[in-house]
Amino acid sequence: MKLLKLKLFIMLCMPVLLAFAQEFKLSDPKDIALYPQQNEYRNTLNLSGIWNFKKDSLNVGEKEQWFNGLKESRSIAVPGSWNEQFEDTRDYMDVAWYEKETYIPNSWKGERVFIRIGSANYTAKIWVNGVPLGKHEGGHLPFAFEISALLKWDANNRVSIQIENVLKPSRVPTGGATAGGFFNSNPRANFDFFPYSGLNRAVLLYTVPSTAFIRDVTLKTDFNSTTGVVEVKVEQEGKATKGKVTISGDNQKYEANISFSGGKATASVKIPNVRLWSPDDPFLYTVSVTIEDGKNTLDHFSIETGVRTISTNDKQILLNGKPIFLKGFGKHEDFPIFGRGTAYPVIIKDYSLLKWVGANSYRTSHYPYDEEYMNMADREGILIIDEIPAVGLYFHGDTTELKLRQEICKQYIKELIMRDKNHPSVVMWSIANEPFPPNISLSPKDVKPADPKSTALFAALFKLVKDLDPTRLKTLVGVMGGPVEWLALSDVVCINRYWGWYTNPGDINAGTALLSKELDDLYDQLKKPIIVTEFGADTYPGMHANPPEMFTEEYQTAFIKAYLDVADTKSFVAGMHVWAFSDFKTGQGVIRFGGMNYKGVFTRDRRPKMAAHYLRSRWLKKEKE
Ligand code: BDP
Repeated sequence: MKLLKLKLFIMLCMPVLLAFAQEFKLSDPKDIALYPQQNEYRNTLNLSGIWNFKKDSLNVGEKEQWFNGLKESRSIAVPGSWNEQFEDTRDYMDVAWYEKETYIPNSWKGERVFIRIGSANYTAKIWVNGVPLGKHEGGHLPFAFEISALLKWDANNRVSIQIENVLKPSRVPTGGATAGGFFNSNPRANFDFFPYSGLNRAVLLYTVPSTAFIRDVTLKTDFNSTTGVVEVKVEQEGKATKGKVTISGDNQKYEANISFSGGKATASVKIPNVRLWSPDDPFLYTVSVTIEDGKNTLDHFSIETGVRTISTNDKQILLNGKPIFLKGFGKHEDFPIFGRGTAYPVIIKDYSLLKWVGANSYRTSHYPYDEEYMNMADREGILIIDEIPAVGLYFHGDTTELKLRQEICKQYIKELIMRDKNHPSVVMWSIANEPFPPNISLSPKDVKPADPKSTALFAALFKLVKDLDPTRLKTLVGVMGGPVEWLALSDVVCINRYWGWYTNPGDINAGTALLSKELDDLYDQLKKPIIVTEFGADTYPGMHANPPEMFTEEYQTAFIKAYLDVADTKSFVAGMHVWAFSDFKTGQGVIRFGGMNYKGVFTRDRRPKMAAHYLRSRWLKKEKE
């Protein structure tokens, strides 16, 4: 009798034991190499829409097995940040659960099925039908896992995602540490943007063929006189032995055969009379890859890309061998109600405004953006400085935290390059924004030498970038008062400067005198092109003063004009990015009126301030000269 009871007990507990026995896998960056595609060999299912949601402030969800069905949940939109959708979640930086049921057709049986989460801020754990699947750290990059073995066919399947967004010093971007003085904010982030939580981008299911599938494609473009060269590296998993690469565009088609050895194959395809990609002619070719086993075609994947090169000389950035000056902004993914959630009309509007104002570039400050931003940049001819979420890194304090921060930076670099390596628009990788040394001094005369350990860390991160992608430029964006040794590691020196705002308030002339001197000194030391990647002034829309006063539209316009005028006198300044494209939400604090950063030249709902009109008149005129 006892034995029977025991057996019964084990049988009842089995699913629970199984769930706990299984480990959460770590994601493999290779699984985000290719964006899911719908074609004759592949299916995708977008799970965007209304999901179930529940806060877990006591962190009991795992113990109570919320992955077996959320009780008393409420509805939430995905993509979208949870902070903007309810009154009790704005400052909620803790654990919450998302759940969605979806029907998987029998016709998918025999294929390999994956789940791809575009962005979950900050950590995520996933269960499918109550079984643990995988976990991920970092809120601005996608991750994917195979789920074929966990699915029920011709039935509803449950996806449960637990997300946690506690702000901690061991994380990147860093949070939880006291910034000190006026810079303290609520939520306690060590960065100046709202730490929006949740599923900020789409969740997709997709299939790939099980016999063999194209796992990765890496494109490298070059040209020789009028002939373009595209080097194509293909990786497959499965039984494919050979395949074909076809490049088409401009009513022409060029082909090369490939054969696999150890799952890898390469081809080099020449394009006579190539149309080079540039902001003036952002022409895209279609690179199409098919793989086969000798008898049948097994998989197909196609990518749109442009043929272009990017390089520097000691003063300039060269696109296709010709100097190009970067005009543009630092931006954010930020909009009312969506928070950091993907908002397609906002993406389109932003590109429309970038064109309207005469910009040719922007930086994805301070984290990678949704892939549609990258696709649009390719199409519109906008140059991108693509940044990992390493904002406000510091090197003092607890060594375990420091080590964790370094590790996650390496993961971000791997994931970002894996995701964005085939975009012609991406011309530079940025591995950090405003890392800061201890005892920072705002007087350029007083800048302290860097701790060699921190310089070594950046050197290691730059080496990783170069190993993964030797074709693009690399940079880190320096803070006012930051050490020159860090800047010296970059291909292009990028600095953020606010002389005449955070120092010398109200005195633009004093500010630009400091800027001019500092630029000359930096160039003398480093002999590399320089971009001022941030400069700007908070401006409350509709506030005016003559003569200009801080926070007015006149001051912002005069400030931007004065900085651009200084840049025009220096042949080694290769770009000017105004901070910021649009006003954006940040934490509450005494230097952030209404929890907003008002340095946008457009308002948060994308109406132009006076400075936007000024930039348009200046940037569009310059183009014609
Ligand atoms: C810079 C930061 C940026 C801030 C900006 C500002 O890189 O994130 O929003 O200053 O203060 O230090 O407006």
